[in-house]
Amino acid sequence: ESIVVLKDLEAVRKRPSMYIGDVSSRGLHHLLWEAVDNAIDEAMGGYCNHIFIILNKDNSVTVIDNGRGIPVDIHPEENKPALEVVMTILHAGGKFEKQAYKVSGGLHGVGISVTNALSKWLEVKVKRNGKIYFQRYERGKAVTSLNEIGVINETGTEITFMPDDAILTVKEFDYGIIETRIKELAFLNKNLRIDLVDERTDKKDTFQYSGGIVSFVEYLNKNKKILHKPIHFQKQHNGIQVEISMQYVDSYTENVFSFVNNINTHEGGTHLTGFSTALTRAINDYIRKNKLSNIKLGGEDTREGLTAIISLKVPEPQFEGQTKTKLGNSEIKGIVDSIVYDNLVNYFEENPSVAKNIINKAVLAAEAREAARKARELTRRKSVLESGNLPGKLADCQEKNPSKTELFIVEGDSAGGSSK
Ligand code: 0RA
Repeated sequence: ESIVVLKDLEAVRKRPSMYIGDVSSRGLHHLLWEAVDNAIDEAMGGYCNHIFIILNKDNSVTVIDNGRGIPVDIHPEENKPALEVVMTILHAGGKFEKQAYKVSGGLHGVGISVTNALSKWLEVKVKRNGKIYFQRYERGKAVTSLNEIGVINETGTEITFMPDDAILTVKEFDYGIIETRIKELAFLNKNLRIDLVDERTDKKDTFQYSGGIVSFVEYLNKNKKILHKPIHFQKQHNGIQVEISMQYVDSYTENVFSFVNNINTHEGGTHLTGFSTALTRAINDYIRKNKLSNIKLGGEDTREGLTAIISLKVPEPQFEGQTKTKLGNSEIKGIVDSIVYDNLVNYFEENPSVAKNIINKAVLAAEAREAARKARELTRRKSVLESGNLPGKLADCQEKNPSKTELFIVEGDSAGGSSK
């Protein structure tokens, strides 16, 4: 009864791109992510530790999990099995159990019903209550009732679907795209085992990392010269879980990735801001306290050569931005800031030689930045009276007669001439 019913599936077939981004490769894979996300939700809840993805010879895909199984009892309002509600009504799956962490960022989490609506056929098997249940759908509509087809004392869900080629312009799933995301999910969900099998090519991989995001950082730094062992900490505050793994390497690039409920927050957000401000403050405080330098480090100095994974579990994430991959929850900034600050201060106290290495690197970065700024300023000053100092489309006026010239005053973000 906790399923809230929102909409019908007709709309999905009419305007598929609104739900899956586009109808080419991205959309095709989105169908799979919807199915996988549900299984990941079960894993995040601690109910599932094995997910199996099979790319079948006919280009259908099977996703198997050993979670609790989608409920099959009759939904009071819809008067249908809950399974059928989840499969045929938009957003139905997403409103289960509010306290659970859900994969629901951006286009994620529109629900498995979208996959069903855009599949030529979909078959689901649920193991639950000591029984095996089965139902088949075509283009989003049930074509069999939910039937008991056997007995078993395990639980789980198995979904096989055939993307509808009347809607999707790309048919073949791409092993590489799937492997990348699956590997990321395996890193983010410590110990979860995900098997990927491609029946078309006999290629297969198992992803399982007992080190979680520590393994993730080690993987990202595998060919680099590391300055220390990964720093790792994890803390929960008001139902929000914060886990961070970070490691400096002997290079200048910044590799900081943030995730919320397993979604890559490409556009950053309050969690990333909290992390960055705490890192800068912790390092500056340590420098001052130990009188290591007089220079004041900027944020970018403290992230030079840093590889970090910031992974949060947030019960009700607000995703914003162009691609809905920016975390908006304002309370998160302070929570992440204080967790990161406290843990880093402790870490620096306990590992003074690592702290010294990190600080030397950041101080060098700041000095290099300062030197570059001075050099830039010098060249600029030289050209101040030449026309080279105006941005992009603007050029100095060539006309000497004032009656033939006009002055435009332009206000706004694009006034510098930098907009498209
Ligand atoms: C809501 C409640 C419960 C299970 C699921 C959703 C569920 C959905 C999917 C989709 C793919 N695999 C899944 N596994 C589980 C169970 C509630 C209960 O048992 O109390």
